[in-house]
Amino acid sequence: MVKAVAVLNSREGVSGTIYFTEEEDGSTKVTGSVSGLKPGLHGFHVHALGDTTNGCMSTGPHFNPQSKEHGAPEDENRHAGDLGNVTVGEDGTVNITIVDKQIPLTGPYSIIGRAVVVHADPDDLGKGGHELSKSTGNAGGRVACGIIGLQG
Ligand SMILES: [Cu+2]
Ligand SMILES: [Zn+2]
Repeated sequence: MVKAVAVLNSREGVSGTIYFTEEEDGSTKVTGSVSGLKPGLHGFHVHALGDTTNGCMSTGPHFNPQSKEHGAPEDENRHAGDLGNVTVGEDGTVNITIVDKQIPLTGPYSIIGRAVVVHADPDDLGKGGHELSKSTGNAGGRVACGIIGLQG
């Protein structure tokens, strides 16, 4: 079974670890926790590049190998990297459990070597009517990110 991990850090004191496990039906299970965030919804995505030379800014746009529009995880028209929002509690911590079929750890659309990004604001899931809704969900700044690497 293929496994991967991303360690998140940021100058703003956000930290966390996100685990990825390939399930038998081909979906990927995403688990882990992030702390140091403000309470509420935060956009949570896989971005195209595992490049943090300029912090989270250099991780590129949402991973989108099929040239679709930004959307919600359950939408047919969505970026592969669109994992929606995570909900942070009053203590600034979120425990994540997501199962998704568009972020494989093997094959031509593998997310290995790409990045997971947590945003400052809620992802409007493409429905906010903002000029950025169909590209980023208008989720604001990139507060933490980590490169998705293979785990033994
Ligand atoms: Cu993002
Ligand atoms: Zn997107």
